[in-house]
Amino acid sequence: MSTQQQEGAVPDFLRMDTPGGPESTNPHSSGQWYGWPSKEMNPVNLPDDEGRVKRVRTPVMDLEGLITPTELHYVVQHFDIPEVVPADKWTLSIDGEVKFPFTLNYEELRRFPGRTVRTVMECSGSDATYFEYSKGEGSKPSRTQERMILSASEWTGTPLVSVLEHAGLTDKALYIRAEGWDEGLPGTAAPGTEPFFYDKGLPREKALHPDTILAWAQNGQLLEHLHGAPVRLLVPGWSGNWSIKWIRRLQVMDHMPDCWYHYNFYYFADSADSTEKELITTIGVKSMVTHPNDDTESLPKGTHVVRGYAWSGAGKITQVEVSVDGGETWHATRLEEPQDQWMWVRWSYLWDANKNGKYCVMSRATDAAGRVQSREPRYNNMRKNFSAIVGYDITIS
Ligand SMILES: Nc1nc2c(c(=O)[nH]1)N[C@H]1C(S)=C(S)[C@@H](COP(=O)(O)O)O[C@H]1N2
Ligand SMILES: [Mo]
Repeated sequence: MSTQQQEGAVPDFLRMDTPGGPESTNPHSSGQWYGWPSKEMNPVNLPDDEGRVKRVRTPVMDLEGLITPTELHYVVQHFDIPEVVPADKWTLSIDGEVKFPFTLNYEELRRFPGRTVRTVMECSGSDATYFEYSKGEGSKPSRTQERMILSASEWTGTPLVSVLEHAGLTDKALYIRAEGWDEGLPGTAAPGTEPFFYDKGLPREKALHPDTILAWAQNGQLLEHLHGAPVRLLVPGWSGNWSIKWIRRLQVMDHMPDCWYHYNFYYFADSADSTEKELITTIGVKSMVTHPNDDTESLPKGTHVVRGYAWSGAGKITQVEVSVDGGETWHATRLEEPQDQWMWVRWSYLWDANKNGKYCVMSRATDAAGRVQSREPRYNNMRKNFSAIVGYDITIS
């Protein structure tokens, strides 16, 4: 940041040669005031055969603040969207290694003290094309154009632990198998595999964490069907695939259930027949530059704000650094408030780009668990959980 400034004058770093902003490109300069967007925010919406939105990709590069508006929050599921079960018809059953198996309905679930959790949710498939690109294969992915399977919301629900305590876990209770009512058969399943309901087996410790909730609301509104209405599981800090949508059954078990998506899909290993598969749980420590976005090829000489997000599934973000020379030298950035444990944080850096030339802009995050975002991704045959540093070239002229 420039320190030479005159009394009463606008500090150098705030001065802009060409003032501008969303207004100058806003097509909505007349009409109703209410609901004018100041900037178009377009998710990529992928429809089903009947034209209904089935998948959503989030324009992370265009987001402001910390909450992803619900209509921009990404949507991912493996099978067809299941039928709607209205809240007054919905039930959740708890059985297995519990002293008092029971079934509760929507109103009963909402009688427990609620809890609100703000968290990033990242799909394991996020940024997968960078596995190839970082090995020098394939063309440069564009997070700006392709959008992302990464979002952040405020979720409200009942802590899973409240329901489990009500049922009384036995000493043998080690895993909570959570099951949705969407049924299907993965394309890569071995011949003879029967269709099944999407499920995962949550280890006891994570299930008992007070921030693991049975959520019925997202961003101040009742849950929408695409996000798992009327109730979904939300497992902050862990890869999105743990947060079971359309939940209807909790089966408490004394061993890890043999869920298809455990060791056939969301695992780390070198190959599909590896004997050392590791289940994917906690998401990595990761940051990204959102401004300038990754489609920016050149900028004029001057001071530019480099801005972005950083997040981790293992602890708060403690530091984000920026490099403009492809990782040769690093500069501290300013972490912005608030810095919630599960949420991403915003950070910014003033880049004094006063020399023409070619630069490579990138960011690197560190979390409270001591993890530092790596240059090299952790390769795995399923191309899951890419969290490495991504740089992009910008010419200053
Ligand atoms: N029932 C069910 N829950 C599911 C899935 C699914 O296929 N079925 N997909 C998971 C995956 S892979 C992700 S990334 C998140 C996405 O949640 P969202 O669509 O609300 O963003 O839901 C998870 N929960
Ligand atoms: Mo996912």
